[in-house]
Amino acid sequence: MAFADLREFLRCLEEQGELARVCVEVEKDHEIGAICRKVNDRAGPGLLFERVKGYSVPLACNLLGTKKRFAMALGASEGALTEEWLRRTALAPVSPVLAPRGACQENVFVGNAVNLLKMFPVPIWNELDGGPFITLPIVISRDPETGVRNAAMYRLQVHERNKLGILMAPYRHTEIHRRKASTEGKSLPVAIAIGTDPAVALAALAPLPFGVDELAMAGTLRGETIEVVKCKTLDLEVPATAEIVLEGEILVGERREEGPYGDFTGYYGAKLRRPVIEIKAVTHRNNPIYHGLYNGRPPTEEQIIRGLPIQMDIAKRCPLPGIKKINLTMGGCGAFNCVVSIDKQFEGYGKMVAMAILGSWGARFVKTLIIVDDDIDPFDWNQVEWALATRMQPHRDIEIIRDIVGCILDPSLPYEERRTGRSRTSKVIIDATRYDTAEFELPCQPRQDVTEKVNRNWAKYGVGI
Ligand SMILES: Cc1cc2nc3c(=O)[nH]c(=O)nc-3n(C[C@H](O)[C@H](O)[C@H](O)COP(=O)(O)O)c2cc1C
Ligand SMILES: [Mn+2]
Repeated sequence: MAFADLREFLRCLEEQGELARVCVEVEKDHEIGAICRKVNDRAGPGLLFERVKGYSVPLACNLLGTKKRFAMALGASEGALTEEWLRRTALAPVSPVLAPRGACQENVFVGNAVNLLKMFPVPIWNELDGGPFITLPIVISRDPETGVRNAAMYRLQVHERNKLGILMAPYRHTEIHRRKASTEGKSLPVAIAIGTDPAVALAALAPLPFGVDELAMAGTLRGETIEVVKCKTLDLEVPATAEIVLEGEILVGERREEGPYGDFTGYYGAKLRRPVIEIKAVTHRNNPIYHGLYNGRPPTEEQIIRGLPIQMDIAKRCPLPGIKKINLTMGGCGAFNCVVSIDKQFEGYGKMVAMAILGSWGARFVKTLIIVDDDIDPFDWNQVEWALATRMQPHRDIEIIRDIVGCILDPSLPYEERRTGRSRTSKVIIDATRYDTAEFELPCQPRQDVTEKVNRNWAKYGVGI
């Protein structure tokens, strides 16, 4: 059963002991960030800050900060998450239904009544952030040529009461829409939804191909078509039960310095001139809840929600036989490092699988790809390291591929590559599968029949573990 809205999900988290209410007063700037850092380091609960100093609106964050809560958001069990994700995303997207009215428009503010600095508690999260950042916005626009809708998640810096900065990598779909509008000399209308059923947010941040309407995909992902309503000032629709909606346009020709911002790489990234959104109207529910996310070096909620959909997408798009487990690692920011176990079908198969994975859309950011045999668990670094130590010869098993698209936020790239968005990276394949499998030395272990006997009689040895 799908959640109707963010509130239902919050109730479910609370019932399952996965939500902590913070009832003391907190400062929106820096204090919430420091609390989130600590909670993320301890894989702690979702947080609802009920009293943010100077604001009447509460702030929810870290709601999807563990794989368990990510699965809960989709009503799936943690163990069956990948199967469930693959099953649901293989279904045809179902277009949203247009409702005559929606809770997200219970309160409407237009023109001068808009003040993003005062209305919602948008935090400054990390020390050197250039300002407050909206971190979980669902940015909705239409392709100026085809009219096809896109919904995506991009950080937004609050520049002033009605102006936001936006960072979109060159290949992002809203950026493609913006470029099309701008060649016609036009601004691009955008609606921004904050605080929805979490499945809608997950559809917006999942690596779906250009031309797929993420709001339709959200219906498939949650198992129920979503309801949308027409915006008050734009020809766009937004999820009817969203907590907050911002209506505006990405201004043609206008740029302003955006950043720094502590991002999923764990670094601030460059402060650069980037597009600006002017907000013309704000609508919200009665007693709205603001939904945010702390971002920074792993582990944080960001690597969970960024990494898991990509990890599952790699599984989906790599149809080669014998792929067992895929780990887009947390320490690799849920983006850059990937370990894959395979049932090696024939000699040389490790590199073949690696090339297929690196050629997939979702794995675009993967820089280090390690392939291991299926007796190695990709989620256990000791086992992976053992495979690297004992099965890999650098001159034979490592391939470096140069000048492929990388990530504009990768701090290891030269400044010019990040500034211009060209971000050409290199990638390394490390085939740590057994070379010449049939001839390879046998891993050592005690006799199997004796081990079983020892297990049966374990208590009698008095070892106490
Ligand atoms: C919390 C979060 C914040 C993100 N912020 C940005 C961002 O600021 N800029 C960007 O280009 N991608 C960002 N991404 C990645 C995109 O949301 C993601 O790739 C999405 O699939 C893009 O949608 P699109 O393919 O329709 O452009 C973010 C992802 C997450 C999970
Ligand atoms: Mn898209």
